[in-house]
Amino acid sequence: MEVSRLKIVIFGAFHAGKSTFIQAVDPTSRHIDTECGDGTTTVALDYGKVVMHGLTVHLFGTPGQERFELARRIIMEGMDAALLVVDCSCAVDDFTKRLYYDLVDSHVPLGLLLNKCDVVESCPAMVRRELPETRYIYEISARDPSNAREALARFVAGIKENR
Ligand SMILES: Nc1nc2c(ncn2[C@@H]2O[C@H](COP(=O)(O)OP(=O)(O)OP(=O)(O)O)[C@@H](O)[C@H]2O)c(=O)[nH]1
Ligand SMILES: [Mg+2]
Repeated sequence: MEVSRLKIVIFGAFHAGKSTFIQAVDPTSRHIDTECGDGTTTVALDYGKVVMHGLTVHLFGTPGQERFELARRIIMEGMDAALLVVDCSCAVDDFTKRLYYDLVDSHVPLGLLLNKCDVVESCPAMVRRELPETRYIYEISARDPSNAREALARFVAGIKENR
């Protein structure tokens, strides 16, 4: 891994909050998406960049729809670390579980972003029970830029410390 840069790929199911997270940490980020029933959905990728802990962190967001598997495979090439965004306001779906176990198997540092904690009925504890083997885990609302950035900074610091 090159010392001064880090490629982090953001995974998660449809509407988990991946694009919102990247927008929160980098307001100048770019998003290739299209209108859908309730807002927009990513059809290619998101890209954002931040500097933290002496590293230039390149953030690549993936599409959440299952049919975009090809895009996910291309985007994850050469990743140094992965973040999995999970919507805590509903039950953990099978696609999220598959992403999780594939990422555990990939042996890159994996962080879980337990998202939408601002929603009254959210239940991060339920997600922690379903996806148990993760070292880096953060409860956030991607709509709140300061806590999104803080979670990313803690993840980057953890990666830096342990490599
Ligand atoms: N209440 C709440 N809503 C959120 C949060 N994060 C994202 N959302 C909303 O959830 C919806 C989907 O967010 P996106 O960021 O587009 O989700 P995504 O994971 O990029 O979705 P796809 O690209 O379609 O896979 C939008 O309406 C967001 O405003 C959050 O932390 N809290
Ligand atoms: Mg998106």
